[in-house]
Amino acid sequence: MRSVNPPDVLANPQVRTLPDAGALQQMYRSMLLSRALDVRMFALNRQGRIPFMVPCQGHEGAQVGMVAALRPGRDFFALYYRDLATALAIGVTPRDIMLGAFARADDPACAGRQMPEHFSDRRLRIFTGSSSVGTQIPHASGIALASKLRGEDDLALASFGEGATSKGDFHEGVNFAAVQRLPVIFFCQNNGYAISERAERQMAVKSVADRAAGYGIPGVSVDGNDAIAVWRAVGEAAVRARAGEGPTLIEARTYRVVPHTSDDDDRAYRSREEVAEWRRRDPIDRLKRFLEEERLLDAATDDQLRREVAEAVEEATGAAEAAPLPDPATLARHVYAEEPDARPDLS
Ligand SMILES: Cc1ncc(C[n+]2csc(CCOP(=O)(O)OP(=O)(O)O)c2C)c(N)n1
Ligand SMILES: [Mg+2]
Repeated sequence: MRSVNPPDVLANPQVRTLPDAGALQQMYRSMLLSRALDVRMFALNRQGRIPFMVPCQGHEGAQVGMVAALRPGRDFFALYYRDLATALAIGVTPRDIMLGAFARADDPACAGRQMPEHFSDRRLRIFTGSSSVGTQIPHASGIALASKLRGEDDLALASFGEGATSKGDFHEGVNFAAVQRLPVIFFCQNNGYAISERAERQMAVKSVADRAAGYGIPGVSVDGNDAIAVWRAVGEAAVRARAGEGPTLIEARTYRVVPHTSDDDDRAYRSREEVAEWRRRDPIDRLKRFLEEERLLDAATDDQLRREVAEAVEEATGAAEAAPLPDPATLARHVYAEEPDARPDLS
């Protein structure tokens, strides 16, 4: 981790060095659930049962470690399409995810109207995102400004890929938050690619964390496949944000071990050896080994967790597939202020 943290923050007793046992086990469970759901959605796509999905595999450690350091339900999240494990760790259910994947009327994110995995949940303070890369970054700064004006200590977190940091939205959102010292965390999941474009072809800095210096804020680079290291870095940033010390930019270095989306073929732009090398650094295996060493997980508990997760995915798939589609008469809802006749006479 880059040593850019002010010493007073590192010395803060609120920044513990390890999550407690219950939190660690919950992190592991969320990672298993995300992986199982992701694998199933990919299969459903290939079977022609869902039109599209955005895989998360490889990013689970970064996402779950990040959420564990915050207050889900109170802090505000502006997510992006890769954030399946994040959404689950915050409290979105597998059934909610599958309702979106099958574009069903009861999908809580948007009643079957958005692309799948465009997470949104008013109850859980997950803001509606757009497919447009990076637009959630200035949103998070605005949300943090509102929190500050209300005198609350609920912070905002924007999650995005390294490709998004080359966009104007990133500059505007981070600069504004830095100047206003807003309680916001900019959480970049650097997986080395923006679809097929390697990171070094779209930014001249070595690390996304280096960009922080241009805004006068701390920049931290952390191993994103180490959930506990991410938890620590986000925890430190949260203490700083809540203390009125402003934003932090965190780069969690990771890798997606699967194609960009169900429509992508990553064999066109990277070798199988490269992918295999990163599969050996799987964040789930890594946390599992740690839990075993700490005697927080044994083989029987692991089997039991994996069975529970498989059942949850099975139940969610069945329920969502059987759920009703949106009524075509509601097609224009939320598009126009006044709902037009959804079935105009085209004869
Ligand atoms: C403004 C905009 N430009 C291009 C796209 C097409 N697009 C979708 S995802 C993506 C790559 C983003 O890469 P990154 O930010 O690194 O996130 P990752 O997908 O790697 O997690 C691009 C170019 C888009 N959705 N929006
Ligand atoms: Mg990327």
